[in-house]
Amino acid sequence: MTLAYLGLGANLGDARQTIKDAVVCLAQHPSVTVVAKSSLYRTEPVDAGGEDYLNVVAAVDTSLDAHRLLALCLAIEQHFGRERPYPNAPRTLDLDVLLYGDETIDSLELVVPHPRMTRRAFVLVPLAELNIALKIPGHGPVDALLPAVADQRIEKVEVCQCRIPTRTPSS
Ligand code: PH2
Ligand code: MG
Ligand code: MG
Repeated sequence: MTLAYLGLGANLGDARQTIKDAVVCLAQHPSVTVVAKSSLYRTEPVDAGGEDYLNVVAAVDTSLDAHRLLALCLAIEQHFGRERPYPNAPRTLDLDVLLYGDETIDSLELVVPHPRMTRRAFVLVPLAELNIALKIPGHGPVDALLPAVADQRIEKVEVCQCRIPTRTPSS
């Protein structure tokens, strides 16, 4: 089993409901357990136009390999009517594989860690909420990356008390 982190974002349609339903879809997959979900954040579009986004990060424990997990994410995006008229267009749902265990992946279909995640408050803030001790392969501790994105507007709109259980030394 591998602990992976997924980024969910939406700024078209009923974004709040879509993100909620997408997490349910993930949880219903027999090879995926949703172990934590961040708070829901309203965020300014980064490198994109359109309305503010809603963003969440989910941690999942999965026996799917990284490419199968990506395929599941794309299928869920499709289910919620994702269209790609141009790069970074407003979307009903974006579901990205951010991290897959401590692996570094560089294939045609999938790059992990997600190549732009370390420059985006809408990813780093919810990630740090889930696991402040997280280390991003090739980039170091998540909390050290937060000051550089402090100018990006991000506001918590729904609190979720679903952190990763932290292990005590004895457990
Ligand atoms: N996703 C993008 C581009 N810009 N900005 C915000 N705030 N949230 C997103 O999810 C987002 C973005 C491309 O995937
Ligand atoms: Mg994305
Ligand atoms: Mg995407």
